[in-house]
Amino acid sequence: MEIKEVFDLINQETDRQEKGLVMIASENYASLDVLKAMGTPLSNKYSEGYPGKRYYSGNQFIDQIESSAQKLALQLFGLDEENWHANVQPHSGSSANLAVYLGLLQPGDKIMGLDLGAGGHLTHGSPVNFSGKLFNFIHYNLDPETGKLDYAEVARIAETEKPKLIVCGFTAYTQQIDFVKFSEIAKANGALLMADISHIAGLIVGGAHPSPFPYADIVTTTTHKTLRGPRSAMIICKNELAKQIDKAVFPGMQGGPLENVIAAKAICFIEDQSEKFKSDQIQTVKNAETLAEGLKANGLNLVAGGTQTHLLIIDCRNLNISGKEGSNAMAEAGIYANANMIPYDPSTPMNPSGIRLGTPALTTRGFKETEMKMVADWIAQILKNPTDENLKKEIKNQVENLTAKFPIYPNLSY
Ligand code: DSN
Repeated sequence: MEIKEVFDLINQETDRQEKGLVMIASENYASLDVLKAMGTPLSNKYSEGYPGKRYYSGNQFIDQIESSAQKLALQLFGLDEENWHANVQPHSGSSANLAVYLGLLQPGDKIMGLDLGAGGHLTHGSPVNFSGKLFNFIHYNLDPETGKLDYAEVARIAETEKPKLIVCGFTAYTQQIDFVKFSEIAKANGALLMADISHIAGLIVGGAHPSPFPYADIVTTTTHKTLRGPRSAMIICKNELAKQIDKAVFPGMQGGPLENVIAAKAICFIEDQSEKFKSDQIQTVKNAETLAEGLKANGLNLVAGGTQTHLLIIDCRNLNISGKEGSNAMAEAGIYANANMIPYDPSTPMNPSGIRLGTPALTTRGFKETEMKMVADWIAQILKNPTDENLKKEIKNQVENLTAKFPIYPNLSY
């Protein structure tokens, strides 16, 4: 393979993102400044350790960048340095979560998290993941009738099991999370509370979802989802836990931090404090609500009957297709989403009964209610006629006409 061929593929992927409808709830478009910072010579530098305490020389500029990213991370959530600490080195949400478990607990300790099938994450104790292998995870689930959290049931399990840590914050939960209730349950049972806000961090910054601060003891988040930053993560914790968290990240789990990505995080945290970013978060939820109403008006069923966040889940069972068949048909029309489990899914994780849809990326490119109504109609038509090749072709054309009016990276070419 030639180098040029790699760049050709990068250009084709950029074009796919430009011309398609990115509705994978965890995806978004980072700004050109964020992308630019990741491609700088900061990538060349080793800086194991933390600002002012490095194992290599030549970190005078890197230290300033990382310290600024830490300060900006706290500012973003309105937190003060007297009480809170940010570690911006975790490479991913998974490694951030592992650092919390390894930093604050012993292998084998009991942790409570939401079942993966109900919207929890792999790192919240799935048996195929390090979390489920190393720690004794007890799972709570959603109310089978409502598809929503049953806080009384969470409290009952916590009281019986007495976990050392309770994890809340999810990857496929459509409703707002009551962090106050989770904190009361954790306190009443002597547990620490960790909120994994990877999906909803941007909404929290924009006031479109309640904040886990000051209720959670530790908050983890990826930075590339609703925050629109680089593909990476961070941990914010109460100051009294800072030493253990820092030690768990480095030298516990990671070597050299990716300082080019940390610079991109600093840029993202500056961008996210703008009024535009914040109003976009409110619009993201409005767009999800409009999408939900449009799908329901077309006879589609949604888990929990709708959404209060950036995402919703279609229950495909009345359409007589699997989530995979549905999302594959949508992709043929340039509409990208993922097959997803529904609560108490009668099918398998490899071929689940739902489709998860999110509105962050469409909102970043400027879509509002008018466009979301069109999108809802297209998705409903495809899911009702997933093998109609002409229909998918026709909708793909309409998708391309619409996305051309909302450019995201005009003329970007590598
Ligand atoms: N894979 C992410 C998501 O799609 O929600 C979570 O890690």
